Amino acid sequence: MKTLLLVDIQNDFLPTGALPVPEGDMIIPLVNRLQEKFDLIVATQDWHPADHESFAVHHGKKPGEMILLHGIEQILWPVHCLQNEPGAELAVGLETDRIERVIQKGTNPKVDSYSGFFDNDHQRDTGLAAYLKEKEVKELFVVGLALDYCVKFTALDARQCGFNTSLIVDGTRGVNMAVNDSVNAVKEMAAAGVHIIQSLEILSSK
Ligand code: VGL
Ligand code: ZN
Repeated sequence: MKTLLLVDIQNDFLPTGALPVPEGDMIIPLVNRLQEKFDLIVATQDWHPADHESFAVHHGKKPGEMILLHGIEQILWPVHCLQNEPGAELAVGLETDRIERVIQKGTNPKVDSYSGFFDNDHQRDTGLAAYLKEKEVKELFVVGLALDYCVKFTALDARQCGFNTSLIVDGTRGVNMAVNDSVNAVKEMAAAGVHIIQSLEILSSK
């Protein structure tokens, strides 16, 4: 099964959303076209309760500040992707008919979950790896938002779980809290054995 994983393509990560990713909306037409080239499409969805401790407001701090959250370094975020709110819905304009499974993450208020596979403390498994193995997925292609957070950690965990993993780099955008975050994220993924490819390599094949 050639599989496309859509990471957190949600309204709150679009330029008009609560945690805007610059140009995040620009990936949507491309991701829609890419879907036609895959046998299986799976999505992740950031899905936070209102008391999620990654939200700066709960610490009297500003988004972008760092804290230690139960022993793990945590960058603080604006309130985003609240369960059952429009901001958490898959993005307006994203083709969703062929998405076979949506994996929700970030539901535990005490620990953030950038990866679609595990919480940041690697204690809780979302079931994504088991699902992909059950579907006999060998090749996993990753697109989505944000390149330097959820896409990066999802792709790194996919490698760790043994999947042949490719990042379709023009199908992603970064939030770039620090200037070079996206560039560094791509380097880190490449160093871990993630193939870095362009959408054209997929779209130009039959
Ligand atoms: C994300 C920050 C906080 C992401 C989610 O999807 O990249 N980033 N929550
Ligand atoms: Zn989040």
